[in-house]
Amino acid sequence: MKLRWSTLGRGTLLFAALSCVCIAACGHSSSSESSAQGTTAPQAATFPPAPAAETTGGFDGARAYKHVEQLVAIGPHSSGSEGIRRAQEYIVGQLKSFGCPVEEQDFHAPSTPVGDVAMKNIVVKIPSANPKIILFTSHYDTKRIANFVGADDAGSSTGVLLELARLLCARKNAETIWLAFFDGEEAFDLNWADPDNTYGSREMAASLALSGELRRVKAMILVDMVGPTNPIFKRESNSTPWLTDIVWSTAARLGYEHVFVNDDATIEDDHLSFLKRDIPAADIIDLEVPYWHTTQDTLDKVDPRTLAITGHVLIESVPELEKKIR
Ligand code: 1BN
Ligand code: ZN
Repeated sequence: MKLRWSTLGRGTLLFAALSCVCIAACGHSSSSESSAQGTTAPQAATFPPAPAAETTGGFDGARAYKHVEQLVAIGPHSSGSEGIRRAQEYIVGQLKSFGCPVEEQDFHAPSTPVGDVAMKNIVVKIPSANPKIILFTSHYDTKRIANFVGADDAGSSTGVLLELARLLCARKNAETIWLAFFDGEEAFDLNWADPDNTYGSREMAASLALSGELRRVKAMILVDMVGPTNPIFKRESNSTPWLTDIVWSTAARLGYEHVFVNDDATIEDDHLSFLKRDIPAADIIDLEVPYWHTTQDTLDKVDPRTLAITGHVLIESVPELEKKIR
């Protein structure tokens, strides 16, 4: 079991990392889930606030955190549930309010363990004169467990991607940048066994392959479970090494080398849907949390400072990625 903030070592390391960059810093529900009310009440955060956006490349950890709050307030939102319709409305509404061009990719997963399930990927396509695509991704469905609100899994990464969209949609980028919010990442069964997982990312990769656009995707970066306090992101060993190198070296340059560490972990997730089709892909995830896939994955587990670190690294990785794929 990994040690957390309570351990002086990791807390001290994160404080050092933050100092380096001058951060003085109701929904309705499906049959198997309950609403947010009267069940797993979202709890108030007890962490210090996120650093000012000016110190994290314009990425506002407080804004990202507010998205997590809103998603948790919706309650459980597993694929096919009433809750996920509300999550979709929220994500699409926010993206449109940022002026992002939004596409909704509706599809069916016809043979899940619970039968046919209607799903929706939400994709932002920010155009540029350059056809090469950098793709940032997260899943937004929550695990189908009673009363599971998934503040970290998948609220944290969805909040980060929404804040990233706000920044990227408001500026001119040298490459085409897409952001995808995947449905159906979680297995319907309690256990993760193929093909009962990653429905949304497999659908997107397959449809891009059919249209011929897949080869334009030069880098796919997945974020998942990027909310814990005192995070440790290990280099995911299925991921494309040069892509992991770019993200991890950007993190080190920003002073986050104790967060983006050089240990390895092997994790199956949405990035595999692209790797299997020879698209460079990488995964940023801290899966080693005691509340993973339990009803303890509540708002109080999400640290706005971790969202800020993740967003800072992503936004500062963009120019490095542009240099590499130019
Ligand atoms: C990550 C968050 N995953 C599911 N929720 C993928 C995963 C499933 C990773 C099983 C390891 C084991
Ligand atoms: Zn999960």
